Amino acid sequence: MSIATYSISLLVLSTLSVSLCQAGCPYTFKLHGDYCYRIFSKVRASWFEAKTYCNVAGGDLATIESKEEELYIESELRKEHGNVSAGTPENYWLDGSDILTEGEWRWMSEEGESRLITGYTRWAPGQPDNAGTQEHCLEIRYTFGVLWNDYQCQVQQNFICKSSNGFETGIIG
Ligand SMILES: [Ca+2]
Ligand SMILES: [Ca+2]
Repeated sequence: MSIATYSISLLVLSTLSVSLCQAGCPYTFKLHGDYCYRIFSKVRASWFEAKTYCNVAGGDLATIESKEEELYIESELRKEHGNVSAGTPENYWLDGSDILTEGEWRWMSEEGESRLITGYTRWAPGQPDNAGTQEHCLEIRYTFGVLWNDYQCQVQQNFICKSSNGFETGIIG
């Protein structure tokens, strides 16, 4: 094998291993567009616990930043629960919170990297209402029509994790 051929082979191999390495979702996450999602409907957790679960699983609590993304998640939730009746008590934590400044909703992301929720939102009518001055975490609330609501962070309920589609699988590369 000539040096040139050998070099090209190495280049192809390294390119291949990099692409394999980057084209993955964390285990059990489902790919949609540029992101991977995992809906947890059988583990009940406070908002803080849910965030930790997501971090351990390989992502973070989910942000929802477009109508398309919201409709995808809603369709996945309906697969879990069928069509929603008014009394279905299934609610899901998202990454939003106003714990830093009351009334200022932010995607909390990783430590110190929170950012203001601008653009797309899908609050239920009359929400966020900070009921009892104790609601600081963002959920999708079934009884409010699968729309956004602020709720008490310590309540244990379902949650949705999300990760970018570039998770290092560690299998190759
Ligand atoms: Ca609040
Ligand atoms: Ca509320």
